[in-house]
Amino acid sequence: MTEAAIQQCLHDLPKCEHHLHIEGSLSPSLLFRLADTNKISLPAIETDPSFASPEALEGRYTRFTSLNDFLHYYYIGMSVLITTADFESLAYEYFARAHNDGVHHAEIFFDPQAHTSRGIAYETVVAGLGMAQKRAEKDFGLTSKLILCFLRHLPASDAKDTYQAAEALGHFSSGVVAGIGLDSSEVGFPPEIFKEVYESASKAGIRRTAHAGEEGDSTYISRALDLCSIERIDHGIRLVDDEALLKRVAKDKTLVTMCPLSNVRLRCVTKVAELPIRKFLTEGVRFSINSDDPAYFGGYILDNYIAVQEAFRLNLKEWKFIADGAIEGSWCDGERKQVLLEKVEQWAESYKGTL
Ligand code: ES4
Ligand code: ZN
Repeated sequence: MTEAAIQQCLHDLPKCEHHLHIEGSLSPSLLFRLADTNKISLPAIETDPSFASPEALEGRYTRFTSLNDFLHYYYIGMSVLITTADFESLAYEYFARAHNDGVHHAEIFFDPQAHTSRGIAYETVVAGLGMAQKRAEKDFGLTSKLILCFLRHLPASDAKDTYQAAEALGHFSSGVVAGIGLDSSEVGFPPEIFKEVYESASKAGIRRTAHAGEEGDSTYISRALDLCSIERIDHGIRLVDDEALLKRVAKDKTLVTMCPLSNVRLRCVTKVAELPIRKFLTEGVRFSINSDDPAYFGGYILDNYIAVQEAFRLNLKEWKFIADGAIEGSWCDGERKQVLLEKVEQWAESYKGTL
């Protein structure tokens, strides 16, 4: 198969995305445009020359030195998002892009505290995202869920207030928000800080995930599983450092949401080939491949699939294992999963004997 044919095959593979920060899909060009429209001043060029132009900013994004270095730009970037329409167009553009990459179901993170702290109401954010979700389902047949993330560098009481605000609006019981997550700076902010809010969510039957083992060691993963009863692991690359934990995750079929290009850009690994993808496949760890913050990390979901293929040369059976696992680990209902599993089956049939 030629490279172009392999890329077409990966394009056609029905995909689910589970690890996408919607604020991380804000491109430098949209960032500058919204800053202008909304009269938001960006850092002065004398302080940071990266803000001279969208191109300069794009260039700076190729030189992140760590998660915190990236987060500095990520929080400045999202400060241009003000109105419901801003959130709607941001999310709709992501869905359109994801649809073009062969995504059929997306579970997307949002960071309410990063908006409420700047005076943007929680309802403004969710209303905009919700409108985009409805349009994407109507226009593309792309189903989606929202995952409310807590910022781990802020106090647990802030997370609790955010949780209660969503709960008071009935967003969990109605399904407007499907679950909770935990993101931002990992090292120094272990999962148990948020034990109480995760316990409340667990009691209420709300889905739970957390970033764990991205920059933090493998105990961040075990502590998130044991103390916060998470059902999914975001990143989880440090699982390879604890054989027993890896076997437990495989046995429990806990989905690990991997983000290859993100891990390279944030220097968690030096190249995609260093990621434990072979090990996960051999041990039967369920994982999905995702874009994390595509506008910052140099690629959307298909680019991540292609990077994995270039590094590991997986066969059709291995790709089917990944695609099936991604569907089974999704938070959509059984009926939707069945439809998606059927699509993967048809894909495997049509590419039989090629990959
Ligand atoms: C994030 Cl890559 C990553 N890690 C942790 N928190 C985040 N928020 C947005 N992207
Ligand atoms: Zn992430």
